[in-house]
Amino acid sequence: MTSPSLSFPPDFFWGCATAALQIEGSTEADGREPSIWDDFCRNHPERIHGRATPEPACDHYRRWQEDLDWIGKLGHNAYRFSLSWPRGVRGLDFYDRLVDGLCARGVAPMATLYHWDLPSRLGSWENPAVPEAFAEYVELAARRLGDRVTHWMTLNEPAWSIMNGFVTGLHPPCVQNLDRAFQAGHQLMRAHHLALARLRSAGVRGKLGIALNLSPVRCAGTSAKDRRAARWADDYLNRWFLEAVVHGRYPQAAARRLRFEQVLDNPQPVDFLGVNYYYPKWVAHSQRPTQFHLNTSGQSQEKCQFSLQGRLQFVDSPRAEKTEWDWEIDPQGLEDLLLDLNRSYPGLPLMVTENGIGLREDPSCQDDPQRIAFVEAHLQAISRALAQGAPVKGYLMWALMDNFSWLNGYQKRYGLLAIHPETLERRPKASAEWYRRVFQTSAGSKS
Ligand code: BGP
Repeated sequence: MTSPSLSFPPDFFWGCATAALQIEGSTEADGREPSIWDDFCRNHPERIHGRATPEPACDHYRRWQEDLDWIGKLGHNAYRFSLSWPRGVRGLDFYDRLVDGLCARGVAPMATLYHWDLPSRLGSWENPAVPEAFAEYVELAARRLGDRVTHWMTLNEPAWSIMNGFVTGLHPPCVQNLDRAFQAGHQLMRAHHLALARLRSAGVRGKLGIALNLSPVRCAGTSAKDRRAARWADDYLNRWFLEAVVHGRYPQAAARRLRFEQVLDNPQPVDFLGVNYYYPKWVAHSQRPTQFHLNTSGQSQEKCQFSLQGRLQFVDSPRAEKTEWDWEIDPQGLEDLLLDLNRSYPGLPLMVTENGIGLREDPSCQDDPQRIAFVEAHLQAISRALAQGAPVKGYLMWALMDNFSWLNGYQKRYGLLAIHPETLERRPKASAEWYRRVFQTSAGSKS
């Protein structure tokens, strides 16, 4: 099955990613406080497929040792997980044991400091006190785990937090207001730079970065208006956050256009850039009323919609192969993205921190040829990017196991490990063994 065209450096990182809220469960254990997602699920059950909640998720908080054993058995040399800020200091005891367990198995611990589970008491990212509160938490985590974590990611997908929290309103705090979106985005970027400063002053040993969701933007029309719409999407969905991270300032022309006057104080460089890639965006000009919709049912006739009146809409690609959740499958987009990043920021180390496919699978499913084909095609894309000089350091597949897929509940399954919905038993799918064989043939893995 493994393609001969896959070629990776010997020190490449191979593993999977997860996020605390999506796998841990135990949302009231050991003094954990509520997060905005716990509240959202409680207050708006109808917005989540099957009225699912992050409880019990995969019960990872209690079954973590078994999960680490799986990571070891599957031969991974890296694991990306997130720290649950709502668990506070007591939660750090848990992550301390987790990190020790990873090190004992020869797996590089890669920690995301914020993956969407904002403590409810802080309100939302519009609150200008949040970045400092985050930095204080980061400092505690740095002191506790800084001697062993190999890679730190401050935030997961700030653009997606802002897009869904403040533009589409589909995620908490369910706001639909562009001005407020950019102000909240600014607090996220302040938090990112403050966190890097704290990690550095704490003297952590790991490399410092962030995981950005990035998509190549493809213009779907031929008019000047279409080209302007595509530029707008690229400027604000990709470049806005990239420039704020890499150069510590917002892209000038894009900021001027919005009359956005915020600046980032004491910006900090990153050691690497985490890239979460799922699909490209096809963009055209639009006069259609502003409208947003995400397919959360997995019924392929349910179309995702994103249109900002007078500005743009996302449209179907002319040649799209799609998942049941209406997400385009385009491995070429990943190669294009990695090459574009290397052109824009030459030499900046890149890590694919998420990439994977959500499928409707029977809980007892062990055969997942679609996932194997998806990952293989994306690994080929990375391999081509590497051959053209893009400094890609690792691939972390989303996800280690089936999990709470936000608005999609538990029906959309991403795991190498299947989780039985009632017994929570873990079972490797065919992709898990396939993935192990892929990197066994590369010198960088434990075999
Ligand atoms: C990313 C998130 C992940 C994960 C993934 C798949 O945006 O960082 O947490 O969930 O998308 O998305 P979904 O679960 O909504 O299909």
